[in-house]
Amino acid sequence: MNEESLYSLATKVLKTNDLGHSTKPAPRLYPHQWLWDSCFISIGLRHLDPQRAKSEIFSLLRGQWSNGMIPHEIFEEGAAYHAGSDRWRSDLVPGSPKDLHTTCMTQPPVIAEAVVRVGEFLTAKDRQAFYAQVLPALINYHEWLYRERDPQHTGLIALIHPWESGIEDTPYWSYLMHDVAPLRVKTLRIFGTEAVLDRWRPDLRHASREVRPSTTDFYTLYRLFTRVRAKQYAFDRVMRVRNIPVVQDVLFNSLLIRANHLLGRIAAEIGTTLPSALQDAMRKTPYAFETLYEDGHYWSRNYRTNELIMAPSAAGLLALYTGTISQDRADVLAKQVTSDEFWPAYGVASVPTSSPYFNPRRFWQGPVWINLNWLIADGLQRYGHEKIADDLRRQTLAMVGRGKGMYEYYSPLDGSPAGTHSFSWTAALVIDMIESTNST
Ligand code: 2M8
Repeated sequence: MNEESLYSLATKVLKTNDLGHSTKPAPRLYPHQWLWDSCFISIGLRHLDPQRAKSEIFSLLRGQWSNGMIPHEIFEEGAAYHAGSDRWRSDLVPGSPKDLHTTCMTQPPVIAEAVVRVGEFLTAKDRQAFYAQVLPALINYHEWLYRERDPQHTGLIALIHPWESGIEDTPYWSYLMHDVAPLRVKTLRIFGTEAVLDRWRPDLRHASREVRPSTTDFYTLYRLFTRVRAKQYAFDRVMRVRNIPVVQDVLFNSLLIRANHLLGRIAAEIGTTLPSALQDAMRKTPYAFETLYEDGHYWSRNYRTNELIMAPSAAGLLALYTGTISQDRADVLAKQVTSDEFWPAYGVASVPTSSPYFNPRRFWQGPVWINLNWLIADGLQRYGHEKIADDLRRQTLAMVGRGKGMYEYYSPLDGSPAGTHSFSWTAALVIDMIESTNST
């Protein structure tokens, strides 16, 4: 598929998934609004219609809780989804919005990046007005992150559920999930008969079993969710329950470092400053982040035991995106990006091929994801690795073009598409990558 057809197909997918005020990630499997999806979507939409890109962000802010949390999903009335609003019951939790149903936890903080990228496509006057409108909400969100998720002032944010990471089936989460699986899953696992649970999995109507999370992981995600809900999603109460993993997630904290930096930029452009307590908290994060480095890689940390979870995945490569790690460490990571393990035929594999968890076409366990490629390319470029960044973007576009659709993810071994089709962030970031490769 040539670039022009790719661009127009991507545009069509965004139109098809447009809900008016926001964009759903995919027509059927993901019918609501998701936090980091909408951020990536707005980065694509800015090329098509900057005002619509703005509304994608305002739409996210509708869901903000009075304590500052921006939830990971805002539910659309009546749309069928495997973990819908009736499971969450945000209406029963103090501080949730009155007129909307949302989830009660968050997702990676890409919103400051989205605001800045959209701002680049506005006139100076419109940009400043936009920044002034969203900045208080972003400050509240970052304050909530530090207040609620870093009560010990470690400098790193801890997550209470794999869904908050956005990459829930990545090996370090799977590793922790293994031990806390519900009893019936453990029993079925012993006999190798987990497949009997498949018929209760509505998601399998929209994508095949082989490419979706394993049944074991799926049911563990649900069970963990029930445990967190029983504690009203509150960090201090969750911490009292031993069988809920709590993780200082490397991807989340990488994105936070960059978001903090951009928050400062947004404030500066409109002639204001961030609250000093927030600045103090933010300053600590890049230093604390370095404690995640060992043996040439950045890892997530088990917050309960203080141990690094040394199960490799592309999440550790996101350290490149922070902009705060040293050039030496960035060079080490850039080498890993281009290694056979992370770039066997198509880069970047979400899990390296050498990992026992590697599965080229299964959800977050090996496939190439377009959002990770976008973030990694952005980081590589900031560290002077423009050539690798450019190769990565061009190869990504060629791979998506060959798949003849905007798929959720792709095999790093042969570039074949997997997951659901008409996936919005693939479409949006394809548009952005086409624009950026044409301007270099
Ligand atoms: C996937 O996660 C949702 C739950 O949040 C799911 O499995 O139903 C993840 O890929 C996540 O990163 C993404 O935001 C979401 C929607 O695309 O789907």
